[in-house]
Amino acid sequence: MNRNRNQQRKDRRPPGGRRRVAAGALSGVLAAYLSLAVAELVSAAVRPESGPVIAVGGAAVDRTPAPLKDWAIRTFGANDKLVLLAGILTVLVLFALALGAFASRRRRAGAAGVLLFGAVGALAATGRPDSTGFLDALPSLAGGLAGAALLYFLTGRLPGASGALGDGAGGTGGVTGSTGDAGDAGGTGGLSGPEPGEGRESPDLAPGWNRRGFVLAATTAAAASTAAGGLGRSLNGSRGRDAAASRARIALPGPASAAVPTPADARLRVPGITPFITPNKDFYRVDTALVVPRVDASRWRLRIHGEGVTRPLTLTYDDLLRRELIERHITLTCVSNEVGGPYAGNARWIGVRLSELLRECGVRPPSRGGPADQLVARSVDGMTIGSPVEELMDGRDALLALGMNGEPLPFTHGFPVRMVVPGLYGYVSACKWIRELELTRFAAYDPYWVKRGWAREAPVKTQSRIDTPKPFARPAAGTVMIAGVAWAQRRGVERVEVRIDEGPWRPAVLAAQDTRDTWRHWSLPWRATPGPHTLTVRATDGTGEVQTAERTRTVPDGASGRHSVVVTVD
Ligand SMILES: Nc1nc2c(c(=O)[nH]1)N[C@H]1C(S)=C(S)[C@@H](COP(=O)(O)O)O[C@H]1N2
Ligand SMILES: [Mo]
Repeated sequence: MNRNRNQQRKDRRPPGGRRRVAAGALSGVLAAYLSLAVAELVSAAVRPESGPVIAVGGAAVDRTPAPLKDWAIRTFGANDKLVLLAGILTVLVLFALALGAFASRRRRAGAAGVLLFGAVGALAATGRPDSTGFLDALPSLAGGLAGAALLYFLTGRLPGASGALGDGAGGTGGVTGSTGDAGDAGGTGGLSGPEPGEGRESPDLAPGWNRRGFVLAATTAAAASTAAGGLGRSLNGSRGRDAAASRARIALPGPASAAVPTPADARLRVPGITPFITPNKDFYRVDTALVVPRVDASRWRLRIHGEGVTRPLTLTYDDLLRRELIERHITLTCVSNEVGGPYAGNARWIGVRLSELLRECGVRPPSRGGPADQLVARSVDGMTIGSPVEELMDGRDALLALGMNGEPLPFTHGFPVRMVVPGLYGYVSACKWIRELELTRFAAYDPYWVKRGWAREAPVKTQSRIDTPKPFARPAAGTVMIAGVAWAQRRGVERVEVRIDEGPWRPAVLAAQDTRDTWRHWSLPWRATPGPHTLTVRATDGTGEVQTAERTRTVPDGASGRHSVVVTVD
């Protein structure tokens, strides 16, 4: 019965119908390709991060609820952005195929569909936190227009179209096809009802289009798109090269106040332990930027203004270089780090004291009668990060950092200037690619993450991590070194203990403390007996408080609980 009906449908289909749909689908992909290429080119003229894919991706990032974002970070780690972009491109190609196939029957509706996609990109671009308005919509709108025009053009000239049957593209049975559109559409149901426009369009079709003509048009379109996109890329790329050149020219002067030399016995040489200083290339990266901002340091400015600022300041990069620089070891941690997770790093930062700059601007902390209790840092990519003014000015080494481990900040870590504040999670302190500091009140303004359900204030929680042995390791019986890091920035780590299964807590050997603001190495030689074992670690901070066993999720102010590793001793 079913087969029968399919058979009938096949019989009614004009020869070349399927080929026509396939050519339509291909036209759809070409239209999407041209759209993206034109958008890339226009975005190079307007501004680099306003292209549709990045805009839609950014809009998706902005709207991702905290638990989903955390899952993405957990699952894909640093690749979360690639996964997102690949997902968007895949969806785009699928839609383009479908839209093109649809347009092979309904040209106008198909072309309108492409315009709609352009509009979605435009909305996404103007809705980004860093959007400066209508200009950001231009790349997507121009791309949508170009793509719609191309789809309309190509689908008017598809091989197998009724107007083109005479040229033989439809095959030998071409004549049956002359009634084709209605019959064909009737057979496929919902997607394409009888097309009122089609009958009127057919006479307009350029006669003489055949497969060769279509292939030629399609190839030309693809080549033109590649050229437009390539030009856009190279224009966008030249800004990046200026930024890279500005970074290469920088010679960071020595600090007026050097970091306390790390005691030799602060580093344990246990195989598998996290290095005490995290090399830049291994430093974790967490941010919302789908395209890493590349700022030209020679054009960079930082504006400091807001409530209680009696002397607003605008600083250049050279202004900062001429100031007294301090160098400090500071461990940075992310609020999205799970217990035992990788989002913590320790680096030697160099920069200017933020409290000094604020004082020069006339800022007083709330405890001295200052009106502003929140400092909102804004980045070139529209991120906003709010820190408590009281903590920034309480004597800790809150930095406007220019350098990381002896070199200017890498682009991924905030070049040219970022904040680093000991004791606060990155999302409330460590704004990268910073361009503005505004003094305001917590009651008056919620920055980016706070709007998305994270806590306004978030001091770092005491944590400890077992780096070795790894989960599910199978060490040989005998002495096994258990080792890792523990951190409690501002308070310092006073004690680390390890428990084997349900046994007593045993004190680990603590490496020397570098500073209260850095993590601390620890280790414990364990006489391992065959069988499965659970190893658990806990730290005690400088105030005597023991790391809690109570497990909380990362949202809203950081995970708590103790890290355990299960191993099987052979
Ligand atoms: N501009 C900008 N700065 C940002 C972020 C961001 O998304 N955008 N993320 C913050 C978060 S959540 C953390 S944990 C730190 C991470 O800094 P890193 O990538 O250099 O390790 O940067 C902070 N600064
Ligand atoms: Mo973070």
